[in-house]
Amino acid sequence: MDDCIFCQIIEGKIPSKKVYEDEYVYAFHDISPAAPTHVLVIPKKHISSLMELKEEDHTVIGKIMMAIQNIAREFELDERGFRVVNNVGEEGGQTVFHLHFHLLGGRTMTWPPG
Ligand code: IU
Repeated sequence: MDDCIFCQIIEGKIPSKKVYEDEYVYAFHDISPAAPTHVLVIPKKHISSLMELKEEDHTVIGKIMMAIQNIAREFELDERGFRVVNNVGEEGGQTVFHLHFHLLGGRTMTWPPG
């Protein structure tokens, strides 16, 4: 997807602070962090939102979840706890239409979210 910012980040056309990469997954520091650790974990395949996931995408979702677990451990959040957020659509607060999971940690989270 030529006009997708996250696709351009994956391709290295837009710089990012990479945290992790494998065949399926790319992870990088959010440009506007909402917590001391704020990493975005995204599929390399362009999927615009959770609602566009297909049955065939189960491998990539599994890889994303395991990447989140490993990154949380790397940032020493596993004992403290952390939050994983996926915003879906306009009312869900999604602003970038390439599926992404926010990994937020390093401070106490509140509930309910805004
Ligand atoms: P959202 O769930 O779609 O609202 O999250 C988009 C996130 O992408 C948001 O936290 C932005 O700060 C972040 N982001 C980024 O890290 N780099 C970018 O070039 C752009 C957005 I555009």
